[in-house]
Amino acid sequence: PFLIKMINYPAFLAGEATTRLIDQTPSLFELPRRRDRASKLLAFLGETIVNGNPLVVGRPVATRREPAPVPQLKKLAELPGKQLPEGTKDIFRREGAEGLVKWVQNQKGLLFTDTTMRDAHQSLLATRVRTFDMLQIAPAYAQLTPQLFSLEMWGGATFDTTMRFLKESPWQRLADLREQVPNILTQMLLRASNAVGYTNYPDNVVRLFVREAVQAGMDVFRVFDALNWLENMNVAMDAVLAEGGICEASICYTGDLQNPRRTKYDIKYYVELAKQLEKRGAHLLAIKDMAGLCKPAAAVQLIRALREEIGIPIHFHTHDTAGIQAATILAAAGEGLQIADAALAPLSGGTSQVNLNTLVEALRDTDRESSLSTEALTQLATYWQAAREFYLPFESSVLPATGDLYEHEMPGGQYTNLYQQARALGLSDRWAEVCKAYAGVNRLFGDIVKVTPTSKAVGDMALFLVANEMSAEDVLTADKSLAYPASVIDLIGGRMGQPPGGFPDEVIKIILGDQKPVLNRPGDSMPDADVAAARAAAAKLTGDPENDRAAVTHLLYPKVFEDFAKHRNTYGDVDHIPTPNFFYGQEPGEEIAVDIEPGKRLIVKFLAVGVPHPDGTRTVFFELNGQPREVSILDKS
Ligand code: 3PY
Ligand code: ZN
Repeated sequence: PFLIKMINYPAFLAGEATTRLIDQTPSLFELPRRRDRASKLLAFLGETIVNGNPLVVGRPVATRREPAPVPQLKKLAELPGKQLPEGTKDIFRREGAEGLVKWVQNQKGLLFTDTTMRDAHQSLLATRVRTFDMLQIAPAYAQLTPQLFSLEMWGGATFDTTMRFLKESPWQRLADLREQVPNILTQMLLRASNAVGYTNYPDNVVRLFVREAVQAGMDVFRVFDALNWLENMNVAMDAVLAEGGICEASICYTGDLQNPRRTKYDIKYYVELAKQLEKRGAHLLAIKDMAGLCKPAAAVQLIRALREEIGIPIHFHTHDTAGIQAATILAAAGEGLQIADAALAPLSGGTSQVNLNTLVEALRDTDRESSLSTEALTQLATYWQAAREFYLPFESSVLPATGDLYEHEMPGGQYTNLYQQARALGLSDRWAEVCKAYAGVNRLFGDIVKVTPTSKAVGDMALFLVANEMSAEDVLTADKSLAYPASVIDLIGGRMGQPPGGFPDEVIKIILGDQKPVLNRPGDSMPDADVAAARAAAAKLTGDPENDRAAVTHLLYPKVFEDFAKHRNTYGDVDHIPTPNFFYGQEPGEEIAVDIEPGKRLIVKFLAVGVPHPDGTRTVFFELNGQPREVSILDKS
């Protein structure tokens, strides 16, 4: 079709067809863009067959090829009232955030958020779970577990990793899941002024991001600041409230309420934060125990105090790194906690959340019994058990916690990640030292909240110290010319905000030298980002019409967005490809169905790869919907 259009073009007929013609005539591309969807898919599969997917090259190989089993579901017409059972989203739609909050308050049983599609795989599988595998099971959630408070399925590290590694659009994930699960609230993790990134963004970027997220289908925004700095949470919280989202403001839990030697973060501190957040309009309060440090007795103390002092429902989030956080959740439930986070059994435990399936049973026949069904949760777990097999390349070695966890306080999401980083630096045998250094850096920095992005700075510094054979104390007397990691300079320079009491003066002097730290809210001194320019830049990269969604994505992650757009221009939307084929291509003779859009299915059979041509390319032979097709792929081996 491309050639035909060229030939009919008047300038071509006049013999003036040059590359300039194509540059100046964008309409020439419209037809090929459409035509190309199948060719792009074949190019991706051919590339993966010949050269492998760089995501998994050199990693352990997943052998599972057959689809993960999805539960048998009823057709809509067979359901009572011919509709999906009512869920929290229906209540929110009907009664607004206030009505929903009232409904939560009136529930006798403990409510649950399932984190399987966000924090669980972020913590266990390097955030690599693809939209494809979420969409296979999404309708089952809608039909079988409408009693869930919410599905955490967006935000945190998922936003950039979907583009960076999986080459798919985070927005499409949100929209698709929203469509498949119209009756349960969606939930995301929003790093306040850091949005879904690792550094503070201008206020207008945060606002635009929240607006787009609400429009794409996000309901509950868990907003946290990585230093519990309230001032840095206002813009994000206000944006959520203004856009009609549900604002779940967090206090990050650190330290140890039971330890008389750790007094910086005491009950008074947490209660004061919570009161402030309630006053600022939060609909819900999250206790974000990102490192799984909150012991059962501490939870009793904390929930009891908060329930006395604030009126909004409390949502408890923890990581099971220590292996005992189920006890904490049960203790909190005994104190009237309203909502807890948990993950389906196959993606629970360790640095992930506590096991949802067994937690629900632990509460069975108590006055906090959940209305979730055992059988329904088993069916979802059966699916995830199989689906996890696709992600074998991203499994990390089990790293059981010891009592040191309460010393270093590493967040669940960072724990295995930092270990991998240490291993890459040849420091895996010195892991205990890295943990010690991490604790030392925390003390040196004045005992701070450690969660993305402050945890990254502390982790970078710990690795830096071990690699340089230094202790945290040595920093105070170290050579002034030492080049500290950029994240550490950012943190101590105030660009991630201020901890209670500020950073120690002597540390500021040593790390920053002559540079002056930012002491006010970083967003105050950042000019608004140029959204119109970003719209244009993004449109140029994608070839799509200008839009705010692409603009804000470009503003948050310019390089990642650019690379993703290039990938998409070359290979199209790869998120419809089944995961084994996305990672490993096809076996000769293997036939797969790829639904490139609703009702448009391509049947792709891979036949063979030819011998290399003199130019280093190979021909890959396919059948596309029964017709022979070939693609030429440069063999990079
Ligand atoms: C994130 O910011 O991604 C987290 O999960 C922090 O706990
Ligand atoms: Zn978490």
